[in-house]
Amino acid sequence: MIKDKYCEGCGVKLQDENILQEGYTTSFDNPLCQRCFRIKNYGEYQIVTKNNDEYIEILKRIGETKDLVLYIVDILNIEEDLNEIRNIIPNKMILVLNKKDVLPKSVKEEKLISYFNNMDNPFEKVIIISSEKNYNIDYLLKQIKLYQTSNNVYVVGHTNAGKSTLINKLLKNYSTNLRELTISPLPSTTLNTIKIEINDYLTLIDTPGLVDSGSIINYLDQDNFKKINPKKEIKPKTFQIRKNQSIIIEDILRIDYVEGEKNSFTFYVSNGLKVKRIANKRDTLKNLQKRTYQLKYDEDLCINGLGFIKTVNKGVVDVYLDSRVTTYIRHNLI
Ligand SMILES: Nc1nc2c(ncn2[C@@H]2O[C@H](COP(=O)(O)OP(=O)(O)OP(=O)(O)O)[C@@H](O)[C@H]2O)c(=O)[nH]1
Ligand SMILES: [Mg+2]
Repeated sequence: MIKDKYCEGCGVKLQDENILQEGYTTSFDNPLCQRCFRIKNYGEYQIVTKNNDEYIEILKRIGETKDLVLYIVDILNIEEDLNEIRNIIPNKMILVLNKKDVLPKSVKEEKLISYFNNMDNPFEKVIIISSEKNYNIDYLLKQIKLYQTSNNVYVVGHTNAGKSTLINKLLKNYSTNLRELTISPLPSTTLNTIKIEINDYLTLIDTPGLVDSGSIINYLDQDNFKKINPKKEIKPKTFQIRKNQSIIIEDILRIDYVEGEKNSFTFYVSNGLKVKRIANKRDTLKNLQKRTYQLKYDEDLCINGLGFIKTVNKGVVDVYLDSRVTTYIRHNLI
């Protein structure tokens, strides 16, 4: 009998029987499943829908170890509730805010870190990095060494946060191990836990990531999908706005400022998206679901998967958006 083999890119069990199922390969000599091969070589993506129950089980099992955990978060799309994962895993945990490169350079790191430290911060440490631009990776490795309790260190977080990209960067910088994990801009790229030995003292364990059904990336056509993912430093767009004025982003989002003093809305979204003011009376996008928020001073309106809008004054906004996409309000991050 052939021993089970697993894809080196996404961790799925390889099989040669059903082309429509995960892990398909034409030959067990290939290190990669067909899906990973296509992502790596042709940038071709195939959407896989994962069940979060499986991931919760993985997180619970991590919670039974005493190992250090890195919780990776996409800095542009910080989840509303960081405790969702924290509450399942009581282990020592470092919060890693990834994709610093997409925020404007003027954003001060200390300010971001103090934002988390002012919350009821349940983490050993908060660290800001960019896996793609190799920013602060040395510092992260030092902190891992300081806090690790055994060779094993788990890497968890929502799908697309950049877990596998980070592990690839650590492999490239500090290891003779030539492995390379599959990464992609679509959710659920990694399909199983994968053990990666960086050196004699450190083994990282990649995980598939929590699927966020409230993220807009699940509901975009290909055109908008390409535009939404920032590849470069965001140039924030600020609008001085008065009552009864409206702003739209492509055919994705409409915001009506229905009540309040003069305000300022700054959009932290991908440069590829067109953000513009429109005449309030027009019906553009009003077929989307409306939700109303009472803004207090200095709050961000966060749109899951899209980014956030920084506001400064009190007021009322009507937000028109796909009903499946989640939104929330927080105190200004930057
Ligand atoms: N701008 C920027 N993009 C990044 C960074 N790190 C990762 N990405 C991008 O984010 C997307 C997701 O990266 P992955 O490493 O596949 O994310 P993951 O957390 O492993 O995702 P799953 O395997 O689906 O759980 C890819 O398009 C990466 O290129 C970063 O530091 N900066
Ligand atoms: Mg991954």
